[in-house]
Amino acid sequence: MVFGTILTGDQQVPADSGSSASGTIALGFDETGALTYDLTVVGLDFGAYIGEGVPQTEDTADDVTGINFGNAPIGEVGDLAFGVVGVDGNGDDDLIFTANPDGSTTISGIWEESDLANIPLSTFVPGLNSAAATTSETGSPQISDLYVSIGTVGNPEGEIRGQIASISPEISESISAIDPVTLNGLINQGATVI
Ligand SMILES: [Ca+2]
Ligand SMILES: [Ca+2]
Repeated sequence: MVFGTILTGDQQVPADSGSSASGTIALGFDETGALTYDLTVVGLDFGAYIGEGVPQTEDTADDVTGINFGNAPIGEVGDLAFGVVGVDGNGDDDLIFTANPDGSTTISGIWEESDLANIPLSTFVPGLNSAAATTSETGSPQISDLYVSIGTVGNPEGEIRGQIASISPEISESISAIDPVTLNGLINQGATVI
């Protein structure tokens, strides 16, 4: 895992969703060249995707309707690249949703070139590899044009978003244990936008 970020409401564009939900995602290329990812989210309801589909909260505004990878620089509205769930014609066949004891939900998947996507994974591979190489040389995170966004009933266009950055393996391995403010600080202050 050499890529990751924090998802928050204030990274949504065109406007801050005002959401108090948040997430962390760690990603890396496996030996086949597929992009594996582990996304852990606090404050959104993934009940529809788990077991018999029992909601995790009574309120419906927090019900997740889509998990998407998008293509745009930080702060800009992007095109859908890969709808993990919630987009007809797209989808990740490797998804595993896990409800954690602390109330968070972890979504694990593998984005392969063969997955049905609007923009294929191969479009992003050179940029991500180049970012990772620079980070390993300089130690400085590099923010890519790939982001992940989660839509809900209350915010169908996206409630929380995070811009995928190359990060050092030391950060990546413990990304879920890192305070979001700390990681965002690292990314925002040290990062080069590629
Ligand atoms: Ca709910
Ligand atoms: Ca897949």
